Amino acid sequence: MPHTPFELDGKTVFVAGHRGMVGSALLRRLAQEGVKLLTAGRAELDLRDQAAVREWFAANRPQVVFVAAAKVGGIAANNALRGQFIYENLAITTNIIHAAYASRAEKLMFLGSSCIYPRLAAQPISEDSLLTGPLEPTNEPYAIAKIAGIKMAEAYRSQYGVDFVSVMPTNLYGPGDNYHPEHSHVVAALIRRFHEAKLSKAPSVVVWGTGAPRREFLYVDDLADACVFLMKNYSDAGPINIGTGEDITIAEFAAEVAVTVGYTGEIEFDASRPDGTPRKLLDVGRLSRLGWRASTSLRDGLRLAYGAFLDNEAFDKKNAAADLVTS
Ligand code: GFB
Repeated sequence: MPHTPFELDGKTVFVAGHRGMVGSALLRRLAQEGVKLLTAGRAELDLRDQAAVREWFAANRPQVVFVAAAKVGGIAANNALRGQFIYENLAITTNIIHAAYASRAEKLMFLGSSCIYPRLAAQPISEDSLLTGPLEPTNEPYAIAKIAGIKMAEAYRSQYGVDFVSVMPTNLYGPGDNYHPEHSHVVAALIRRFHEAKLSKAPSVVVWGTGAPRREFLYVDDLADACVFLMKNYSDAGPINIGTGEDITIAEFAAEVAVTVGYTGEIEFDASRPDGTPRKLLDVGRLSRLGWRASTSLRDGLRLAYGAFLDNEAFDKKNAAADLVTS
């Protein structure tokens, strides 16, 4: 039955989506716990395939599950790939939650996103505002899939008495992010764009939207620490927000990225690109009352994220050079 504190030590823990930015941060954080880590790459397990997921769970019987697998992307990806975002995220979510129940997992944590809340929810956004108003159109398919996951975890908790919980992270960034120029989230997009502008000595950099929207940014290793903390100390039906409790305008954020990268040119705004939700600052009162706070400042987090980007770039260049030699 659900209880806290939940003991992780010695348990088999499945991190679904372990190669993603969140999943790889969870692996780094869980390495500090005495757990037996289970992972499954896409080639081994297609999480959209219901029968394959049922078979994998029956064979591996993880005691603890982190659902960090999802099809994710920034505002442009969400808006362009609406069918893929709702189908793949519904399939991944429902397959894993049901298979975890069928194979008697002791605890499951479903990771959602702050875009599940109404577009114009009162700020900071309380968990209680879920389903109290219309969603942000640009990411409604993704948000619906994530809300379905929250409600499915709640429903299984109610009908079957399983200890399944949901957490709602704010916007995330850090090592392992996706730097695709069109489909990335804003942090990765601007790190790459300012970096390339610095190298090419471009006179200006274009930032999407008006620069007026406000966003809260949580460093992904802080998120992983919060998830492990909540796996041990949170056991309840509703979602719990994970954030820093502070937000910044996109214009101020872009200036921060320029400082981190060392770009000194102009910043221009392309208002033909969507702003999305005007603001989505999470109310992290529940989390802080449980005893957890984020510890990485935006400036420190951006420095770490840019360092990881540069390491990756170097890695990609080395690999590309190696490919040239072998091909
Ligand atoms: O991170 P982002 O794509 O997603 O965009 P959301 C945040 C804000 O950054 C928007 C602005 O106001 C964008 O207009 N922005 C400025 C940019 N320049 C860029 C750029 O080059 N690329 C991007 N991507 N944005 C996402 C949801 O919403 O939040 C996801 O779509 C998820 O589903 C994620 O929930 C946490 O914060 O607007």
